[in-house]
Amino acid sequence: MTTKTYAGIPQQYAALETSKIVLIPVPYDGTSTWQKGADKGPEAFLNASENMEVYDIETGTEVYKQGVYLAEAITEKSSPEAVVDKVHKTVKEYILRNKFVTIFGGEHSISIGTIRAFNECFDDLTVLHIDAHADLRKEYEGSKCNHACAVYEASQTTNLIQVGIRSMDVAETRVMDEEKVWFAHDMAHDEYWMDNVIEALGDNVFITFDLDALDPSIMPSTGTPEPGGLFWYETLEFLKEVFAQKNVVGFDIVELCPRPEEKSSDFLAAKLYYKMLSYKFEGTNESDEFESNFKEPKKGVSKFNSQSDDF
Ligand SMILES: [Mn+2]
Repeated sequence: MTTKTYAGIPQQYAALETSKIVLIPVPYDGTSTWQKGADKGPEAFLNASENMEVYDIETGTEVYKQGVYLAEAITEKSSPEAVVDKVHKTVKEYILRNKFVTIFGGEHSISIGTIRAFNECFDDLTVLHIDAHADLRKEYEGSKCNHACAVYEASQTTNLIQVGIRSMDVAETRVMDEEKVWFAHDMAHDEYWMDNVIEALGDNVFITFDLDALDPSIMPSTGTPEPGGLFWYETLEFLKEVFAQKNVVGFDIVELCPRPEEKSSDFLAAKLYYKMLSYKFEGTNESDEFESNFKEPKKGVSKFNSQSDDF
């Protein structure tokens, strides 16, 4: 049990019943292949969030007043498959409580579970995948739930749009739909990439944001940094437009690999998360009811079995 709240916000804005937003930490790093430490990501993110000022100048809002419930962290570690399963069930449970569900990892394999849950609860889901890596391997090192496979399932079951990609294996070219990919080297010279990406998105959009999509000069603390990434203001401009034009149904942020001597990455992650919430709820009054417009999943599609019947 913990009385800790997201960003140290007052308890009155942190109760499950009244919060529109749920934040689920997933401190998992079982399959990463190079630098370990993404399991420390949620803690570093939460610490940085507590030291962040919670008035957003750009939108003129204090989005935390919509209510942010900090869920218990998912600590399952027994196998990559078990983690994905637990994430899937937990995320789905909160979606079915009509919450705006957000997840902070952890390594990218957890997104297999988050995307599966959103895809079962929203029609015609687009997954907007912002990442340096294609993550399209069907299987890697003996598991379909490896971080290198994060969006393979999404490529088969959703409208997967990939942005910022600059590292992949030749085998992934056979899975990748190049019409739906924006490579970093093209984006650098294309002033219309944001408009073109938005045109490729359906109405219901889930965002999976791997922090290594950002340039290592502003986000060094990630497991696999790649040169040539996105910068802060172009990222915000893009996200703001996506939130304004589409029904963003939820998002996850993954792959913060904190280092004790380098706090700016933790702080960037905290700020990015808060910015995304601010964009989502811009124009929403605190007293407005939240309607995520989720659909009840068809019986038999999922193994999910609700433990509580209060929704
Ligand atoms: Mn990546």
